[in-house]
Order: sequence, then C-alpha cells, then structure tokens
Amino acid sequence: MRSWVLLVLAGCYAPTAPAGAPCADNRTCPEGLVCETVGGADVCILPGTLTPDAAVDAWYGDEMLPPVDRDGDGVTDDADLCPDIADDQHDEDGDRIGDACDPCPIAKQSTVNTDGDGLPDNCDPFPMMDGDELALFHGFHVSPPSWFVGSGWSFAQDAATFSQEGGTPRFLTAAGSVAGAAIVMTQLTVNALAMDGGIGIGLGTPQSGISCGLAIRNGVPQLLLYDIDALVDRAMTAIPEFELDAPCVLLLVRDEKQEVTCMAATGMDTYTTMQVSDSQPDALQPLAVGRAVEASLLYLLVTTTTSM
Ligand SMILES: [Ca+2]
Ligand SMILES: [Ca+2]
Ligand SMILES: [Ca+2]
Ligand SMILES: [Ca+2]
Repeated sequence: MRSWVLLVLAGCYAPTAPAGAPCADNRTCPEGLVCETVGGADVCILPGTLTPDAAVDAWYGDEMLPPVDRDGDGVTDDADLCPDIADDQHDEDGDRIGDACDPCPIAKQSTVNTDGDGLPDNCDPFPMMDGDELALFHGFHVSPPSWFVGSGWSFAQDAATFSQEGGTPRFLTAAGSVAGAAIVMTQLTVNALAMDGGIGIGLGTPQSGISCGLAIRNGVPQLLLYDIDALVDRAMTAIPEFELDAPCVLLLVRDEKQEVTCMAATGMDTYTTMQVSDSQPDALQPLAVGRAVEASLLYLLVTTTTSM
C-alpha cells in the first residue's frame, strides 16, 4: 500500500520536459512531444497545441528575442505609442495612444463611434451622421513644425500661450489647409483680457480670414465673430457670466455654403453667435489669433465634414 502511494506520487511529480526544450541528440522527445526544427534549432513541441514560434518563445523567453521596431523610429513596438508611425510620442489625453495615431486625441474614453465614420463620438461634431474626419490636430507640447508663429506666441506646459499687452492681432497659423465644410475647435483659458483685447480660433491665411473668439466689446465680455480681412466685428453674443481662468471650449463651424457659426461652452453655459456668410477661398488654414490678451490654448483640432 505504502509503495503504491509512493509510485503514484512519483508519477505525479515526475519531471516532464517543457515544450520548447531541445530535442535529444537522436531527435527524440519525451512522450507526448514531437521534435521539430524551428529557427535552426531542434525543439520538442506539443503536437497541435503550440505553434513552432510560440515553442521557441517559450524556451528562449521574450527577453531573449530581438526587440521589434516596425516604424524604425528607435522606440520598440512594446513602448511605442504609435508603432506604425515614426513620430514623436506625445499623448495629449494620456490613453497610451499617441496623438499621431489616436482617432480622438482629446478624450481617453473614445471607443464609441455611433455612426461608424472616422471619428469616435467624443470628437465627432455630428455623432449620429457619418461623414466626419479628423483633418488636423496639434497638442502644442512643442512649437508646431512649419506653422506660422507670430510674435507673442510661445509653447510651454503643453499649451500655446499668447501674451501681449497691446498692438495688432498676432497669428498662429497651421501649415496645412482644409477645404469645404470644417470645424475648428480648441480649449482655452483666458488669464487677462484688456478692454480692446481678444483671443480666438479661425480659418484663413496668416493675415486674413474669420475668427471665433472671446473679446471685450462695449465693456462686456462677448463671443465674437471677427472679420480679419476687413478688421470688423461680424456678430457677437454677450457672455455675462464670463470668468477669467475658467476653461472654455471654442468652436468655429463653417458649412458648405461658407456660413460661419461661433460657439463657446464654459462651465454649464453654452453660447452661439449668429451665422455670417464668409466670402473666402474654399481651402483655408486653421489659425489662432490674439490681441491684448493673456491666454493659453491646449490644442487645435480640425475636422472636415460632409454631414452638413
Ligand atoms: Ca517604433
Ligand atoms: Ca492619446
Ligand atoms: Ca462618428
Ligand atoms: Ca459623424
């Protein structure tokens, strides 16, 4: 009885060679394993349960395999936030998907895409209608390469900051352009705003276009549509509860008929200006513009749409 138990225990604890171990010299393996040549080496694998590659991995371990860097940017795939785009590793929303390959770079929880177009709901201005695409994004962690950067604009603490006490409007203009219906969006904070000052986002060229922003007019903070070419206010809506240092989301919407709407959301309140007709070229550069203001923009996000 005692020896029978010992025999059973011995059977239970008999060491079996792990899958992936080298074959014996005569290409034999422990019972239940078969000898295969994998990567130039003869290894014992479980028939039909392990792929040859997995068997080798099991034996050599992941650490022993040469690191893979698909895009050749010096960051191995396991640490690369965009393994197929050789780009910097900036990640605006911190979801471990780099800005360059994030379908919605400003929202971590962006897996829902109701209409199945190119934009998850959190970035989609029309989440129930397909036809929206991300056209441009910059998180302002550095000065955007090839952009036109006017005086007064600087980049620090993951934001574009504009600081100027007076003078003429100063521009920050994207290198690329968008055509047709487009939406330009930012989140900004205004720290100081002079009586003749303002900060906005828009579409135009480095020295022209139309902007949607926050400004003081008639002594009151306003949501303002401003004609950069003609230097005139086109439409405005008072923001009586405007607070300095409070985050504000700004949206400029330009539809296919070149009508422009300006929207702001701050706290629980949203504001909209009247639409105005814009008579500019079809292809325009997204931009930001400031005058006599101290403000910081977290990002510039531009989408194009066929939904309007
Ligand atoms: Ca890489
Ligand atoms: Ca991200
Ligand atoms: Ca969508
Ligand atoms: Ca959509």
